[in-house]
Amino acid sequence: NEQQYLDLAKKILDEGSHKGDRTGTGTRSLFGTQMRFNLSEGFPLLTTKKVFFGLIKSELLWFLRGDNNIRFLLEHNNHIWDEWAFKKWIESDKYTGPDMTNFGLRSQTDEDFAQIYKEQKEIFVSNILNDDEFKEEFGYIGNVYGKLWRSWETNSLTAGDETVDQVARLIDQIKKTPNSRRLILTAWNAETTPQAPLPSCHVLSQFYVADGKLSLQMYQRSGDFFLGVPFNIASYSLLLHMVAAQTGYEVGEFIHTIGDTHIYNNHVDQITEQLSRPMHKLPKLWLNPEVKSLFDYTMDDIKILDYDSEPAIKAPVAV
Ligand code: THF
Repeated sequence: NEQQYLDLAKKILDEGSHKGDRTGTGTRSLFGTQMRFNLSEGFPLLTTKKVFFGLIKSELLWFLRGDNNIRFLLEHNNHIWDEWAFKKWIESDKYTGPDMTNFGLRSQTDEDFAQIYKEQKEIFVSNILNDDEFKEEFGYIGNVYGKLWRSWETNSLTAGDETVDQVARLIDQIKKTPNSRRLILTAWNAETTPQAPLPSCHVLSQFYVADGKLSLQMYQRSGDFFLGVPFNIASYSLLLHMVAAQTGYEVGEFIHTIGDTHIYNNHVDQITEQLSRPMHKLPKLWLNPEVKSLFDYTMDDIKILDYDSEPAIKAPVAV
């Protein structure tokens, strides 16, 4: 299972095209890749570096709440979405602090700037947490995941409800029509998603039932292979486990299909280090069997057991 991740990492390094990107960092990239994780062989949380499962849990619970405001993440000490809300804030008319143009790249090369950026970011985070008005104005990350999953806004041609709860409908469909070939969760609204600070990366998920097992294939348009992809594998595997538990199926495979599959140039040393490390046995996932709805899970109802990994490897996140 994990071997597939390592093999693909090596392939991207060896065969990837040198490709520029929006963030100005530069990448090695392959287009159209796939990994298959058989979840009965263990939970695919990588062991060749430590991956912080708590962040994965709080992010998924945030999506499932239908939330797209980062306050909930901050309350759980999760900062993986900060940059995107921060970007909207510094580009707004109300921001009057020091120039933050291109903060992602500049904070990596200019130490003085990195300090100023850190201060501005702390002020921002504290305002999102403590100031309701500020949180309403600047805490949202746009029409992506949570919002589209739970309250997709219908257009005027659709009679009835103003929003569609795709997740509730999906659970219902899996229970009633497991053979359906339309068990789809989409996170791309052609009208609104392109205007989000970061348009959804996980564009489409499809569930599939056969032989008493539930599987999931997710199409990701763009995958940051070193930082993001280990999170994404664990996150969608967790979602599959939770949906399976709530619909009465065993877990099958998580199939991860990625469009632009890239390693940032400033992650090459880190992933090379990771490739030299030994793998450990995959951990196990525990879900509280008392939970009766996909929407009722809390942080304490989800646990990773026997996670034995190599140490974490730090790397800068591209914005
Ligand atoms: N932006 C980029 N450049 N890559 C991404 O993978 C990504 N995401 C989400 C939004 N923007 C993205 C957020 N997901 C980390 C992990 C997942 C992220 C964003 C950042 C990260 O930095 N992980 C560190 C630990 C961070 C911490 O301890 O706070 C790590 O070492 O794993 C695509 O989903």
